[in-house]
Amino acid sequence: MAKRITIDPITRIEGHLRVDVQVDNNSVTNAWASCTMWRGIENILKGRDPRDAWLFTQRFCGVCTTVHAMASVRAVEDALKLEIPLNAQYIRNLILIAHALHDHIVHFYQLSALDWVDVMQIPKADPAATSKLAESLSPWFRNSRNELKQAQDRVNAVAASGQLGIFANGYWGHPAMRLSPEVNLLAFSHYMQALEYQRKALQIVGILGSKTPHIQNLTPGGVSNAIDLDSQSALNMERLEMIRGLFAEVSRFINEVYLVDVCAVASMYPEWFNIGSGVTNYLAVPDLPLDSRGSSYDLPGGYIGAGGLKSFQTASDDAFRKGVTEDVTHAYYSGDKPLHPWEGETNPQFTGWNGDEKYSWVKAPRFNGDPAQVGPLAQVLIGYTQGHALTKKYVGLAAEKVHAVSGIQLQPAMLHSTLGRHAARAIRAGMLAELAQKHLDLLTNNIAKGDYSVYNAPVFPSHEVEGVGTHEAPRGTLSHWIVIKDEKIKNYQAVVPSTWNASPRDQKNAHGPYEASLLHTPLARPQEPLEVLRTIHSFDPCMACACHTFDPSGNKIAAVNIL
Ligand code: NFE
Ligand code: MG
Repeated sequence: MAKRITIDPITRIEGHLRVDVQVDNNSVTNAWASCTMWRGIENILKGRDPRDAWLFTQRFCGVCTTVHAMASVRAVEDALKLEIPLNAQYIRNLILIAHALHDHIVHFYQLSALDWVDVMQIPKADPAATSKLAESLSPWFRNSRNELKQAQDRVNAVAASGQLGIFANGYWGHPAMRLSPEVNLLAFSHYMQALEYQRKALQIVGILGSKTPHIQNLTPGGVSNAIDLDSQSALNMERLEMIRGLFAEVSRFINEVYLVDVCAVASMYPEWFNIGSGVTNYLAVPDLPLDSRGSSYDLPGGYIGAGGLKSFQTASDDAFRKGVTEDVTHAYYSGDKPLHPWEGETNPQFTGWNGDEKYSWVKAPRFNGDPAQVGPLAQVLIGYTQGHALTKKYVGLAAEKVHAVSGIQLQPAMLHSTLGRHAARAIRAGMLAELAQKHLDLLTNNIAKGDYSVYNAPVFPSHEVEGVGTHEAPRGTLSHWIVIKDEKIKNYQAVVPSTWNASPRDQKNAHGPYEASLLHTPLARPQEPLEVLRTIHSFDPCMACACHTFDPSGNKIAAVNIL
């Protein structure tokens, strides 16, 4: 008999997400993804100075603040056809890489590992056997019996206290949990260490951005970092070397711990390479510009749809600019047709949840009329399909590790899955860690040539102009769309990674990626829908970004006056 299960809220994400699934014979037959909060920041921006927009947009979210700052200044620069100095480009790239590395580490360990790792099995583990197992997998220097014993002692103390705190609500002992006590202990020890290494990555963002969250060093036209190798109060040699050291530590953690753990956990759950596929149209934009105009990039972009791959040459390639629309048929906004973001509207019309009508604060972005999946999986598949050397290198490394642990031959087709999204995120992290060293070298070499410039002043034309600023954020393709008239913002729309992935149905009733990926998921115990969480978490949801006044009771949201 069909049952409806509502999970509200989904935890270990940013913001407020509700998921409803219909279950027949222990298998998901229908799904609805619903964002239960609304921000309205796009409306607050209208009429303001375009140079201030980035300060507002990075308040969309408490997780990916920098990414919205960056997409916003890029949107203004695109509208004004403004080039930025090389130093500014490299400093921005380093911030974006460091932020993404922090984000990916936190996502795997703190936000999703406990869907696979049963913390309550840890007291049964033998730390010496765990250490031996760890040494067979990786040269990581913090897998000693002592360090593992300390991690186990922590869990024992929490379990003995009877107050499980942040571990109170896991599905411990669930039949879909399958790791040995030793693998559970190893993963938990790395869960604790991950907290240290994500902090080191954020320290880099703090050094270059003055603080984090909410960096202070951007402006349309460049950055405000003063470069002076001899001054104590500027970006000097000491700070550049500190950044180099931090990247080296984070990079080692990514290669010797994160990538290895993802492959090891995946090897124990091979059926999850066949579950959770859903929408197989993929979208990514080029990122990490290498010149002042943004005409060549380290990371490729494109779209994989029914017709195969179409590569994008630049981040604001016409093929991308023209393809994006947002549909609000099933979202709590008024409007009767899909709109391109430059004509986009954000007029709230809250009705309460109705699965046949409106049921989410997230709009439904579409590419050439179809839903598209964004994120590390899209980035990796698009890079791999066009033969991008760095992508192929890290896909190869992951495939080798999976094979070494389990004998499984990882095929590209297996990446269309819940585990594929985790593997792709670790692959992307490995690529970014390698590129960090390159961009730091590019910056220091350019400074060594005597180029200290960081800023070109914007000039606003009298006629109306439009721009798009993009970034491949940790969760995927982010685009900010701006219309500028008389030096003021006439329209502003943000189409965000989690808006693509958490999208509700559209006017053609096509599911968004979260919804589609849940169909056919087997549930061992429907009353404990761990499998639904595994797939939803594999996307790394962020609803604060996606819907950009939170109303916990579901009542009418207060009207906002635009000043
Ligand atoms: Ni709020 Fe984000 C990222 C953006 S939303 S975390 O990455 O943009 O998906
Ligand atoms: Mg939006």
